[in-house]
Amino acid sequence: MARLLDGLDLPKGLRHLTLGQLQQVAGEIREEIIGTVSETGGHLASSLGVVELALSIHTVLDSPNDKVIWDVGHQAYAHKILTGRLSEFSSLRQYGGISGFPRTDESPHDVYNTGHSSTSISVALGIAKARDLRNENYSVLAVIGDGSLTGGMAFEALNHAGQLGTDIIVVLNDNEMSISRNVGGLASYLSRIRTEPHLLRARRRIDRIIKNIPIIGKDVSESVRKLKGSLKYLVIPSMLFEDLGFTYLGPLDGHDIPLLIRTIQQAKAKGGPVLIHVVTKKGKGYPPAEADPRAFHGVGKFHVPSGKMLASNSSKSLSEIFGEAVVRAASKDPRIIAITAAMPDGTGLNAFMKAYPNRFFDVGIAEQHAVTMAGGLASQGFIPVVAIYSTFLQRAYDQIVHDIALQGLHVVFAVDRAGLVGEDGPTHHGNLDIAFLRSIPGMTVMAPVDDDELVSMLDFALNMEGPCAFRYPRSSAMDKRKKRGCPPIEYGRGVLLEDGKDIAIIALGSMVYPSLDAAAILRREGVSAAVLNARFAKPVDESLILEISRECKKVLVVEEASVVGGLGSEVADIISKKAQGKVEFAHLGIPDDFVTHGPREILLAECGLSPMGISETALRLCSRCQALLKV
Ligand SMILES: Cc1ncc(C[n+]2csc(CCOP(=O)(O)OP(=O)(O)O)c2C)c(N)n1
Repeated sequence: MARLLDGLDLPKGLRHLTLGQLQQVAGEIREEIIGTVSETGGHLASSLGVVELALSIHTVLDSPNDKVIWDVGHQAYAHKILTGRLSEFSSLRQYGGISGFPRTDESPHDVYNTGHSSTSISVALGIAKARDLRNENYSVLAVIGDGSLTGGMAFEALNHAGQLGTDIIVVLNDNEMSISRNVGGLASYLSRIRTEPHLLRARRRIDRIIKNIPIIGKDVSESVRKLKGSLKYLVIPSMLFEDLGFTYLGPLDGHDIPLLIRTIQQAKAKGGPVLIHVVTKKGKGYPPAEADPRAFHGVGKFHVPSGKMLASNSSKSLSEIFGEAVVRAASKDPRIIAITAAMPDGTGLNAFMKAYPNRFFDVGIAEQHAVTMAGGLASQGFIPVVAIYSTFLQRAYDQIVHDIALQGLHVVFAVDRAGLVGEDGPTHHGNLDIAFLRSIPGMTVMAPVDDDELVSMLDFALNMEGPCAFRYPRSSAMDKRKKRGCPPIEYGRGVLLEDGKDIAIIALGSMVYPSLDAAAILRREGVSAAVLNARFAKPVDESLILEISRECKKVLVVEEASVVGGLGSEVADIISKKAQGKVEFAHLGIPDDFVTHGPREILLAECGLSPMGISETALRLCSRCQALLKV
C-alpha cells in the first residue's frame, strides 16, 4: 500500500489531514525511523517518543517562519522527516549524509545547531527577543526533555524568560528518563505532578478564589499571603513553573494528537511564556525500545523483529575497562568517589554504581556541578573520579580552573570519547580537551595507548597530588596482538617504543599504534623511524624529546586532538627554543575546523591520522629534508 507520507507536501500538507490520516502518518514515520536506525544506528527511543509531538507542532506552527528548537536534538528525526528530508533519511549519520542532529546548514527548518543539552530555552528566548525588537510576528517553540531540564542553563533561561514575559512556548517532554532514569528533586517534582494532576487543578481553583477575595487593608492581604503559602507548600505540589512566571498547561498525554494540537493552539493564543508539560513514553511504538529505553537510547545496528543488537565487536570498551578498574581501586581505598553527569552507562561507571552506591553520584546533566562538587569532596580529603565525555567537559571549563586547579585539589578526570567520535559529528567530537586542559596551571594530562595503560594511568592519577586528567577515545579495547606490555608510569616521562635514525614520530594515546604501523610501512620504504609513546601531554618529556630530535633531525608529532594548542605546539616550542635550526618539524592532528560526521576510521584518515597518512607525512618530511640538503 502506498504511504500517505510519500505524497505529502511537508510540513504544510499536514494541515489538511484528518485525525485518522495524521495517526496513519505517525505510524509511517515510526516505521521509517525504526527501519533506518536499525541500519545506521542512532538515537532511537527518544525519537520514537516524540512522533505525535513533532506532528502536532508542525500541524499548528508554520515552520520555518515559526521557529522550533529541539533541545539536544537527538530526538529530532520525526522533525527531519516532516520538514522535507524523507528522501535523504536513509543517509542519517552516514558520511556525506544528513546529520543525526539539527543543522542550520542542512535545512531552514533547523533554526539552531544543537547536540549538547539544556540550551533550547536560551536559544528560544534570544530568537523571541530578536523578533520583538524588530516588531515581527512569529511563534518560537522549544522542546526540552525532563533530563535536559536538569541542566543549569535550562533554569537560568526559565528564570529570565519568566521575568521578561516574552511570548515563547516551552514544551517539556517528560518521559521520566534521561539516558538512564532521570535523577534529582526535579524528577520527583515532575513525578508528583504526573501522578497527582488533580492537586494542580485544585490549587488553581484555590488561587482563583483567593484572587477574588476583596482585599481591605494590610491584615487581610497578609492573611491571604499566609493562606496561599500554607496551601502552596503543604497541600499541593508547588507550581514551580507558574511561580517562575510561566503559564503552565498540563500534564497531558504526549501521544494524543488532538489534545496536543489544541494545547499548542491555546499556548499560541495565550501569549507570554507558556510551558506545556507533555508525558510521553520513550521508545513508543517499538516494543523492544519501550521495554528497555535505556538500551535503545543510542544504538548501533539491530535486528528489527527481535530488537537484538548486531554488535560488530564483542570485546570490552575502554569505558568498561575504566569502570571495572575504578571499582577495583575503590575496594582498596574508601576515599575514592565516582561522579557522572547522567552517563553511568556510557562512562562505564554503572559498575561502580552497583558496587558502591553510597560513593557514587549521578548529578544529572550538570557537568559544572559535577566538577565543583568533586572539588568540595576533594577539599575534605576524598578522591573524586569525574568521568565525563571530552565534548561535555567543555561546559565545565571554569569549574576546572576556578574550583579545582586554582586550589590544587586532587580530582581525577576520566575524559572519555576524546578525539573523533564518529557518527554523532561535530557537536560530539572531543578534539579540544588537550588544548584546554594543557593550558591550566598545575594540571597533569595523560593519554593511554591501550586498556593496560589506561588502568595504569588511573592508578597513577589516584596516587598523585593535584588535578589530573587522562583522555581516551571511543573504541573497543586494543587488539590483543598489539600488546607490548606497559612499563610503570613515571611522572612526565614518555616511552621509546622503537628506535630509528631517520625520523622520530612522537605519538599520543590513540595515535601510538597507528604510528607503529606507519613505522612498519616506512621501514619497507627504507626509512628508519623511531616511535615515542608520549604518554603525557602535560608535562611533556622534554629531555627525551630533545634527545631523539637531535638524533633523528626530523620530528613528526601525531595526536588525535586539535593541532591548535595540542602536544605538537608544545614540542614545536621546545624544538624552536632548544634545538633551533637543527630539527625539521611536522605536526598531524585534527585540523582547526569542525569535523563532519561519519565512521571514525574515515574521519581519522581524512585528517591524515591513519598509518598510511602518518607514513606519507613522514616521507614528505624526509624528502623535504633531502631536497633541502641538495640545495
Ligand atoms: C551537556 C550534555 N551532557 C550530556 C549529554 C548526553 N546526553 C544526550 S541525550 C541525554 C539525555 C537527555 O534526556 P532528555 O532530555 O530527557 O531526553 P530523552 O532522551 O529522554 O528524550 C544525555 C545525557 C548531552 N547531549 N549534553
